[in-house]
Amino acid sequence: MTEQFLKQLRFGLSVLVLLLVACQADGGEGTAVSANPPLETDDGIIVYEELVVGYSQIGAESEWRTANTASIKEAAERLGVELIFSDGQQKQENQIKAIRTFIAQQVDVIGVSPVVETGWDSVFQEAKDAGIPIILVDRRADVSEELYASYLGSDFVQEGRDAAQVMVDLLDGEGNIVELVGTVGSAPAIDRYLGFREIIQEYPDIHIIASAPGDFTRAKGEEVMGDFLRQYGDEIDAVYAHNDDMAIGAIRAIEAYGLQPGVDIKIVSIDAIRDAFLAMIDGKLNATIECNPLLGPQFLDLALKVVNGESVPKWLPSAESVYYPEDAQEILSSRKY
Ligand code: GZL
Repeated sequence: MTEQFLKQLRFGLSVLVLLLVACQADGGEGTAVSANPPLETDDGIIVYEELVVGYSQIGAESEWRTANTASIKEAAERLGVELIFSDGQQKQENQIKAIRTFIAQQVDVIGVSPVVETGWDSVFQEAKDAGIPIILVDRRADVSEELYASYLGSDFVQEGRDAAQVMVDLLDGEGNIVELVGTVGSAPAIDRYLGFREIIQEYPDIHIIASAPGDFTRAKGEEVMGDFLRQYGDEIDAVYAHNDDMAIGAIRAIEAYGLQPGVDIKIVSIDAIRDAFLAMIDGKLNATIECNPLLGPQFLDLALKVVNGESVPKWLPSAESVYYPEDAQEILSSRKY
């Protein structure tokens, strides 16, 4: 064998040895850093990939709810959280059943958006007794603060105040309003009702001549608005809808009645969903108050903190704005729901 060949052979062998040593150093995975970070850090703190979350959702009654569900599922997928998701189909008994199932499954934490404020004490106590923290998402429950770790959601009273202020400006201080109320007994319906009246009561020439539940749905909003129009007709100057879906239903009823929504009858609603921006662009809706449904990332961040024993605020309010027709076209493309 020539001297040159022997030299190349020695070089090749030394490279091979170096590679084998390098592999041994990182446990043989062949990479300097393992592809999967450890499930548990040295000090016992868990990470998203180890988190198991049970989530009891209200249902799919509105575009807001659909966006809220999508946000929670997408965040869990992206973070590698195991999410056990239950759709309550608007029934509290279904939500209670789901929470009991989560307890039996011994999930790390339970998220729930309570369809109504009352009737949760006993099942929340069962979760507490099982050592499973509850996080209220979107809507509050009327229970002792000891029964839940934190509430992540909007200030519905402020949303009602904001809607009223817009309405006062639109009516120039006088007129008759009909109100489409959200799900009876739900935190947003109770608080938006109260917040609105807190401002309106300061204006003696503005009257709420009718108020009825529309369940946060387009169909029911259209039905109830039709009843209002048959009963009060041209006496109606404006509609206050607790969410955009009911406002869109009211728009249909007003057009069917032969009047121009947004012109003959002013409309103010809450949520700021995409269809509300489209209605404002069409001149059929006069303002929408934002209520952010994109709570998935914040909820899971809160859940991980709670499971790891970190202290968290009892209420984490969402930051929200008011939107008007003149800005709708420009803002539409940036809207995420
Ligand atoms: C508010 C949420 C309400 C929305 C409705 O946080 O609970 O329920 O305003 C939805 O659109 O149905």
